[in-house]
Amino acid sequence: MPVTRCDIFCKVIDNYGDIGVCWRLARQLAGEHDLAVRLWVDDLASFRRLAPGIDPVLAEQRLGGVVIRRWDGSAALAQPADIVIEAFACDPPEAYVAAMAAQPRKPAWINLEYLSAEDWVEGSHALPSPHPRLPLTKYFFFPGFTRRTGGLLCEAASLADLQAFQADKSAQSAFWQRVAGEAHPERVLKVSLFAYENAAVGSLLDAWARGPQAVVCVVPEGRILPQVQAWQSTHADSGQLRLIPLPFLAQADYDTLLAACDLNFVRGEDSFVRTQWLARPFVWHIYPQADDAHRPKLAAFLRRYTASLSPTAAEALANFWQAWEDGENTAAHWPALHVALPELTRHAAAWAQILVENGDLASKLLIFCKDLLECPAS
Ligand code: TRH
Repeated sequence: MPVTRCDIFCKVIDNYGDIGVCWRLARQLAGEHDLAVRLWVDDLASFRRLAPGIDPVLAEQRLGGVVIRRWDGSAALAQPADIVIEAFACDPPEAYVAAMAAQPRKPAWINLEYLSAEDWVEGSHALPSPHPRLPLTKYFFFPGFTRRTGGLLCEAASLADLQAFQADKSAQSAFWQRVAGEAHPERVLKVSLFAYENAAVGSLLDAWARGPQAVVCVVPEGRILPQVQAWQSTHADSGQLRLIPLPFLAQADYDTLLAACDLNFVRGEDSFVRTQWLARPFVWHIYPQADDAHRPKLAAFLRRYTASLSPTAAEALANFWQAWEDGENTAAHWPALHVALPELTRHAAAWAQILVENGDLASKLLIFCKDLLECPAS
């Protein structure tokens, strides 16, 4: 059997979601599905923050079983792969696309789309988009939360390791010893905080500081950290709250943090998905879009996610998320969310099981591409 070759193109627009998603997919296609994967990235410096093994000056390097290429002029000259994935409509070079069209067997060409829980996704998933001039068809591949979408990215080996970690008290104690200087604070609520700038954070920290339960909050370096530090500088006594700022973590270490916490504040797309696989309650700071296009997305996800919760827990979650999204006083909504946490923890495990049943993105993508390669569109 010839090895299937796959090119993934990634442009880093802002933040870390684009490269975070592409890096996971590349590693998984190489490691779990034996594909020869080349990952073309236009910003190796951002990539290095998630994967410290990356050398940003190299035009080509190998990491995690993947060939990583700097996306510069050389991409136009590359021999096209059998499967070509452009992440988030990032447009491979024109000359590369022309070379795809010239292949006797046309590559399977995928535009991997952004994640949304909205209903229209099922209808748009896997739709063809014929090239206006060339004999080529690109297909939209939508991640999603139902069987009739592309599912969610999940690296099986890494998830199994993290689940073992979640079941291993001594491994967790060692982790908390390293991060917080004390072993597994049992009765303490352990929280990770990753978010965009948010005016609501001060009221939340106030609520934790004077709340009934001790809270350890780990804050990796990022856009919300300056606001957290500003709060810290004006609160010499932070009561029940202990803040632990950390440098930006390697992606695998961040995943471990998500696995270790009781509640994760996540944002964008990739951290949002990761906490769901890890079956932890979470608060989502959705990526803000022009014209408030993110609002229906937030509402759509909340509808799906809360459908089988008790009305009280559903309301607590929705109110808190909305306040967080609007940058409003979250302190008013924290007590209800806090009370709902045991139910939300059970629910997170049931939800993760639904995600498993929907199928994982890399496997679904590969089945789809193999069909395209075997039965190309006429
Ligand atoms: O960085 P983000 O805000 O990315 C966003 C979204 O993907 C959004 O949809 C997209 O339009 C925009 O980018 C361009 O949040 P996200 O998606 O969670 O990606 C963060 C990545 O960074 C994720 O892979 C986890 C990783 N990460 C680390 O590796 N170390 C860390 O310490 C932290 C906090 C995150």
